[in-house]
Amino acid sequence: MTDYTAIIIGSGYGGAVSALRLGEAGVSTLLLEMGKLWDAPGKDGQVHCNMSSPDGRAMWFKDKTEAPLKSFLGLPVIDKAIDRYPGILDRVNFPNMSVYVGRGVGGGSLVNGGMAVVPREDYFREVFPDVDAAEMFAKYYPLALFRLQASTIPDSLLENSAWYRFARVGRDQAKRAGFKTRIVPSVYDYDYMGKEDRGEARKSAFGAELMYGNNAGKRSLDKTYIADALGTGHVTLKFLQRVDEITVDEAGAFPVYTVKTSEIGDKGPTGVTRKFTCRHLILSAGSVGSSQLLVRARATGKLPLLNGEVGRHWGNNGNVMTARANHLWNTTGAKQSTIPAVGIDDWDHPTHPVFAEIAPLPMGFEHWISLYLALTKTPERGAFEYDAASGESVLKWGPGQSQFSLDGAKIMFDRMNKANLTSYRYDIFGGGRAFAGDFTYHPLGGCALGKATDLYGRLKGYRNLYVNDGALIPGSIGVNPFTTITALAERNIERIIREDFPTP
Ligand code: FAE
Repeated sequence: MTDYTAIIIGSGYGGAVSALRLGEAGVSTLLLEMGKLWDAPGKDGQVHCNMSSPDGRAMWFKDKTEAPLKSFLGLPVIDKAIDRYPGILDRVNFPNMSVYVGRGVGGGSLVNGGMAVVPREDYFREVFPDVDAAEMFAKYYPLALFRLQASTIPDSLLENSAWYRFARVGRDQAKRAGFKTRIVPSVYDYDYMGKEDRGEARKSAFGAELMYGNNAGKRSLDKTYIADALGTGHVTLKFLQRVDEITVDEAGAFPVYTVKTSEIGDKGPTGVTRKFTCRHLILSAGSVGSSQLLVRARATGKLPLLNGEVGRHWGNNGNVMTARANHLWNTTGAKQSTIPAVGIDDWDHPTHPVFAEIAPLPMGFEHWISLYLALTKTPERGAFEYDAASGESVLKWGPGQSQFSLDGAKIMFDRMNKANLTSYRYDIFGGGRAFAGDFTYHPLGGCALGKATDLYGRLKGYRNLYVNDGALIPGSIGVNPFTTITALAERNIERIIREDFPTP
């Protein structure tokens, strides 16, 4: 007997989808999450703090915020001192590359921009030559968009609201430079946003809330997939439980997996550890989390049969952030919604395809800045290696590995500046740089589909051991990734439940 039939580590997109579908199939399932369940208000009456006045709730055990933007007009105004606390956003710092991830029940959905973007089918086929793309685009992407409750911004907001002036300015300038633009769906509730716009509801997207959580409007996974998973009555949720170790006993008729957890308290690990056993173990701790756990398990002899592909094919989805300065008469607005709505599509570029999100920069005053998160078709890949001294799996990413992406972003935004007679901002990423390629919001890979796993996420070397999250995507998908992670997770878990779980 095991404690549960299935255990899922991590409650982001892959974990949430797996939990719902296992719950619906009647499988007794434990969903483990190292972060908090964000459901109780703090002293200010709000569950989350906003980006203008961050406190301990903002970041995962940091002494100060670690924002992607470092300064403004040369003043180091962005990072603020905060209490160490199990906050909602983590920045995992590796040499040459830092990775932003969400911590809490809902994973990245708690902190992300909510952009639910479907990649181009031709690029999906290139990334996943062995996956049935026609089935993905006919069945699993529509299913993911439906379950995530994605919708498209109404014209009344995009074309008329003061809070979307930054997007209109960015779109018009892109068109002037000859680029295609496209509206991207979002999981933000646009009916609620309409009320924010009319002054009928408390401002969330219009109140500088996003990276440290939204107090309203955002349909994060705790409100969609995870709520539905718990509603099946077969899924148990335990949060503030960090999985530290995975072991397997293969002596019996079926493998028994044991996961060892550390309880996390307000000040850090409390010293309380627990063990949970199961027959089927799904890693959905995200690209970094799942890769780190498995690389360590292989190196320390706990799961020695994992193959050499585990830890490899990691990429940053080509993320580069850049900022342009606009003319004084071309204001981007003191009012800016935190929810992006428009992307610039130059994916047909012959050498440097780029898809760039026109990103908001809600500072509460006019700054004339246009901010972008560019995603490039970078061929660069990193790998996780176990460091015995620290007991951690560390990402190896060389100092030159972001150059291809930096070059691609420069090609796009040089053209944009030339067409609009504008220039870059050099004062906001630190070090006098106009581009930042040393952090990512989109960690992908580490347990690539068809390499570390079979074509459905079953890890090679072990029975009933799976990865179902962004670690399956080998480094790049060309657009913001959570819709693909969700759609792939739907596809994989459907097959796994059908073939690996006995019918009750
Ligand atoms: P993820 O959502 O990271 O979930 C993993 C979960 O596992 C987390 O809750 C972890 O706390 C938990 N975990 C990790 N290790 C352990 C452990 N040892 N024990 C227990 N729990 C553990 O994984 N993507 C888009 O498509 N559109 C956007 O607009 C967008 N904007 C973004 C903005 C920001 C600021 C950030 C940080 C990300 C953004 N992303 C966006 C990326 C997106 O959130 C990310 O690709 C997905 O969240 C990844 O989903 P996974 O299921 O792989």
